[in-house]
Amino acid sequence: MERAVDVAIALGSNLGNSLEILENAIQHLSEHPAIALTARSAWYRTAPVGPPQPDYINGCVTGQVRNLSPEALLEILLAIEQVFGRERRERWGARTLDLDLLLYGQDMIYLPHLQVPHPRMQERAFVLVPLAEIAPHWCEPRTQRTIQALKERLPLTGIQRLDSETTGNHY
Ligand code: PH2
Ligand code: MG
Ligand code: MG
Repeated sequence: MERAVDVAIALGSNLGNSLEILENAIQHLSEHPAIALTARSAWYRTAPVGPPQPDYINGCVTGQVRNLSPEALLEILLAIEQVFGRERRERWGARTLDLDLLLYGQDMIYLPHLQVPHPRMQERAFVLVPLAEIAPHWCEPRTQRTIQALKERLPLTGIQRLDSETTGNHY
């Protein structure tokens, strides 16, 4: 039986040519046969959360996956990170590309290597601000609150929207 599921993915980069890397990552995602992107947010320059490091560029995409388990989607995201030379050094440290699976339909997954919804998304403006642009009414299944409602609970300091013709597009 074919199963189509809506997914949300966060993108981030603070090493190298971040905007180019992030655009390329979206291109990789859009070319995957099992993933149909449905919307992308603007890019945002965001103050780093965690150890001292450069500002990030962050954004989010939504898509629909077919016959793709959360684990299989995670493998695809990790493989795309590797294409851009991601090296895992310290937790929350600087990276050329970070792709995080935020939401997989209304599923809740608690595996050692994969937690969905992303366990820290409700406290991260750099995730909720771009995601609220493209999926404000999506109910986060753990808190049972919409993305828009979660965003409104947060201080939105250190988040600057970047202008570009390619941002905010729907596919
Ligand atoms: N990602 C982290 C740690 N800190 N800070 C910002 N602004 N943006 C991120 O994407 C980010 C972060 C770990 O994944
Ligand atoms: Mg992350
Ligand atoms: Mg990650």
